[in-house]
Amino acid sequence: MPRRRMSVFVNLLSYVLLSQALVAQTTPGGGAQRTNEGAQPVSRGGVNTGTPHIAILDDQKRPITAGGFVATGPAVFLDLTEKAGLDKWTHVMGAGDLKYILETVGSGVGLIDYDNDGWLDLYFVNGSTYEAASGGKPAPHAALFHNNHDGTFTNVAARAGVQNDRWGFGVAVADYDNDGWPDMYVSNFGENRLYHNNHDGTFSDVGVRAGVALGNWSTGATWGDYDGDGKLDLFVPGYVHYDIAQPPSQGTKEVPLSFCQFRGVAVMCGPKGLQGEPDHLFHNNGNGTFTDSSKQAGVADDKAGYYGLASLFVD
Ligand SMILES: [Ca+2]
Ligand SMILES: [Ca+2]
Ligand SMILES: [Ca+2]
Repeated sequence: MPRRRMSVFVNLLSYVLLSQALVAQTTPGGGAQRTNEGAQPVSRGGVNTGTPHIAILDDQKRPITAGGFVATGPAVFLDLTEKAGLDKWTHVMGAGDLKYILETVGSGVGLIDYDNDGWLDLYFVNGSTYEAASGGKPAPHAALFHNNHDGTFTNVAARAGVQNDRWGFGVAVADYDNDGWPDMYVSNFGENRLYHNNHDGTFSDVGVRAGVALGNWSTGATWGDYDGDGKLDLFVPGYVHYDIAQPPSQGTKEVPLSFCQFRGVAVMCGPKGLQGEPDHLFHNNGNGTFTDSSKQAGVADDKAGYYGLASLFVD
């Protein structure tokens, strides 16, 4: 039996969906009239994604479906980000107008008491930019915020060796080797990392040696003991098979112009038309290595190529 079993935290992957907003319509008399009620979007091609939605109001006349914010709602949470020192780190995901899909999803957050002092620490995955990925700029770093037990946190990622410096999307925390210290799997575009906890405030990336590095676009991985042998196994969904040297652009055979609008508004083209990336189930061999058992288990998704973003083991 494992001495200690960490909870599995599934990544918080946010899909950056696009503003629903108002459609400008030209009236017969000239000039633009803004409306958000039942307006037909300007035609941009063969895909119908519907019209802008009218806000649905709750009993206090607050919009609950239109993505709006309420200025005078009851205060349930107090934003302590700045006071806690968590505002000194910036999440980076793409640059400029977010033209390509690689720039629009992620990144996840992990809750991990990495030093076993009884206080949860925070791991923030960072994304990247095309410029950083090609070596033209320093890579954005992930953050590991140590909980100082007084409401503040200190970023110790550099000292802990977990800055990642790849285009990161998700993180899954678990003690995969049952030594009582939580470890982290970080999914990236590019090779993933398995950060083994060294019990001294540092981690070592053993992803390649363990056989779980993969290499294209991985998203929200999760840990679970699917065969009940007491050793946590790893499932890694794949999203889109992506060639960063040839980013899919609109108006091509793979991505017609009609895939690049949402309710009449021009947007990043989304995954439609792109090849899906397979998923992977890694069986924990109990000796620091894993065996890819996806095909045997029937969860490889190597033919249909569905777009995987998150995963969860449930009974
Ligand atoms: Ca801690
Ligand atoms: Ca461990
Ligand atoms: Ca197992």
